[in-house]
Amino acid sequence: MISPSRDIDIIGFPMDLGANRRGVDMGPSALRIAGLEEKLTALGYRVHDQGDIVIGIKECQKIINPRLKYMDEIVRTAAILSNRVASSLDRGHLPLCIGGDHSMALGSIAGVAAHCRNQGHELGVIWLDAHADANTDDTTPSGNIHGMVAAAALGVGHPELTGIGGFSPKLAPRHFAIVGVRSIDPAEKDNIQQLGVPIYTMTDIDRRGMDAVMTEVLQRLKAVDHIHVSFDLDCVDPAVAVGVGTPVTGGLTYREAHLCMETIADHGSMHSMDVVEVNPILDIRNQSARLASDLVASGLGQRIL
Ligand SMILES: [Mn+2]
Repeated sequence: MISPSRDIDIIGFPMDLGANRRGVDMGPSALRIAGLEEKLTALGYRVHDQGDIVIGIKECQKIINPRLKYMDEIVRTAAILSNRVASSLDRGHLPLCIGGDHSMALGSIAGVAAHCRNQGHELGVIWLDAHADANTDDTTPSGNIHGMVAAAALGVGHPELTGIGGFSPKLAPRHFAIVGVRSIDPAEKDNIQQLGVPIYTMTDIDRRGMDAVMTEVLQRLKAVDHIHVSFDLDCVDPAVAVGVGTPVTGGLTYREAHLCMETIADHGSMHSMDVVEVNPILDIRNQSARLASDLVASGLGQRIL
């Protein structure tokens, strides 16, 4: 059992090279302005904001391979993030990576996996998302790398993506769980089947309820020492979170999303977290960033009572 950290390192990753829709590069600012640090401080954490990692903007980049758009800059900056995340964990802190599009998780998961490998800890990942993000450069309909990151963590995809941190896969499919999905590309379905990764769609959540689904997810991860939560805000219904990179109807309600986070917090094994795909351009008065920061707080112990 890894003891829970009272120190949180916020690491900003203003990345939008992995997505088609512009604006998620402003996500870190929106989350800070929404009071993320204050909400975590109120829970008793010492919060250390490390600022943003510097990422080249789209206007200064070229697409070299249309099936892997902006890969060089994404891989370069993910490697920097990976080192930051690993050293945060080495200090006994909880790295909270704020994006940015979901390609950020190439770096965060690489860093968490490197730390876990050194410490002999078993890693598990809970991927909260409207999409499965399980494409590869062979199956992608768009060439957007944010749709390839779950596959890459499991060792499937272009070697530049899977190889960040110098080893692959980052974890076993049985220790990975995708929750909240409602949009999967046709060829991506085959990838998911081949990977054998547990996936909980909105249909599962409708039928069984969030409590039963999360209880099963955490039961599956009982041999895991360190859970990393990769929270894509688009798992929440766009009626509740309009300011996201790739909205899909039929998502989690406000309370389902909070209950999911509360259940993770109660379990006590989450030691690192991503929050991605907050898009201030599509948002209304920063309400989606406020929701995202509230959900992070729930995942870190905020309670109604
Ligand atoms: Mn995603």
